[in-house]
Amino acid sequence: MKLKEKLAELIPQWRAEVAQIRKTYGNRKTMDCTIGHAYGGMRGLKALICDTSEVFPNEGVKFRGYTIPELRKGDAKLPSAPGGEEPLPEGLWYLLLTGELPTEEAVKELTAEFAKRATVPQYVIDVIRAMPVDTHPMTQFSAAILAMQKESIFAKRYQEGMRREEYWEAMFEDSLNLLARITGIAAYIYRRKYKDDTFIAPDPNLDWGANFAHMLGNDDPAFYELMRLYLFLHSDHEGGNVSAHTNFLVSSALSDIYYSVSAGLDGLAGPLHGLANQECLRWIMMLYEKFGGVPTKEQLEEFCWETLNSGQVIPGYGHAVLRVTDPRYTAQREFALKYMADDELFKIVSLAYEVVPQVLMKHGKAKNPWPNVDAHSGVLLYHFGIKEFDFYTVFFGVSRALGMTAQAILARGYLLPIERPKSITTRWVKEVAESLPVSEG
Ligand code: CMX
Repeated sequence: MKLKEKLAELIPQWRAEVAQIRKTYGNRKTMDCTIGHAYGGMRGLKALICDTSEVFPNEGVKFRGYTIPELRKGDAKLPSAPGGEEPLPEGLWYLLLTGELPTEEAVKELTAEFAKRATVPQYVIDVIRAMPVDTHPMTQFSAAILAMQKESIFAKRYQEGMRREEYWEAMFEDSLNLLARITGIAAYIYRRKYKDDTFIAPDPNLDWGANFAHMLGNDDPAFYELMRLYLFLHSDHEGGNVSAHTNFLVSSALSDIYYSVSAGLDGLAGPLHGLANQECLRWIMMLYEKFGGVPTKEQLEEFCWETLNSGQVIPGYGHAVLRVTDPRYTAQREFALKYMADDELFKIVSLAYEVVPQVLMKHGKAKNPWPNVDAHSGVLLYHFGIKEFDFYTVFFGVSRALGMTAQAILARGYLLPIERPKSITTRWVKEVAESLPVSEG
């Protein structure tokens, strides 16, 4: 297969390059590490490697150096489905892994490979069914992915004495299987929980995103496009976010991709990370219900202060790295303007864009008052009939699996070691802090 051949050509070169960099520059400082970093969630600490994407405070994410507009519409446009415009997420996976823009043919091959491997094993369905139906969809999702660990080619080959140079290849095969099935697993959880346990089989003629839409039960071509866009946008956000970093850390122990992605999903399930999309729509709906429709600016402002004064955050706003409107938000807004400009909830989202940043600036705490990706995704899903908020993070998880798998494959390709940072104690800090040099950063 083209992607695997390409990786077999690139990875040995990259491995040698990484080894050389480590040897030559291993003792150079990226920055000073401070006590503030240790207590402050390591914010901004340059201590991780991630080559798939990078987040720039004033520009947002770039996938292998390309911006979202470039990949959606510009010079680096990724292949789209016949009759569609949005990039096929399969093409993005190719780009994340190789750093090269895929040909139409390479993307078709990957789509076909996912379709070939798409059957979800019966025991995974049984694992999902064994959980109470009111179990949170993210719990069901993570458990179902973990249950597939028994299939791991990496774990099997490791037991058989696989050479280190072959780790990436086994990781790649596992990743193909995981990605091929992840949409079917997510769709099954949805259909079981909300649609009377009725299962829709995959359609082998559809691309990965459209097939997901199909298995969820909506064959509107606009919803196909939304799924392609959604899976493209949420896929990767460099290495330090909770889901990506958890996946990276777990896989550094040579735990296989089922363990690491399942763990990454557990992090994504937190309200300060992926669960924010569910919280965001809940907040918009509360507004809608309280004011019996689209509120006025004044009413929305009043509602923001109520949220803040009750000690809660405004979901969908703020970011640990970004300092501008998230370009993933902007892409979703463009989609909404094209397909659902008159939608009432979209109007609230648009109004919130005018009001919330001003309120957060007055509030004076958030370093970034602008919307992030989660501020918009819920209304798009709601418009297309996915009204069950607590399922929203599963969409994020399906997409984030693209980034998590790509990052883990590359880490094994580079032969990166197990992660093991040094922790310090508060007692040590109290004893030595006065004598430590002050950071120049
Ligand atoms: N509403 C109210 N207060 C906010 C806020 C918001 N949207 N965003 C940040 N703040 C507050 C923080 O709670 C913090 O308060 P304290 O000093 O009392 O602890 C202060 O502003 C400074 O925080 P920050 O440095 O600007 O932000 P962090 O890097 O600590 O956190 C994030 C980033 C995303 C967790 C935070 O902005 C937030 O909670 N946003 C709302 C939840 C959300 O949208 N999460 C999704 C992020 C994207 C994703 O991962 O999916």
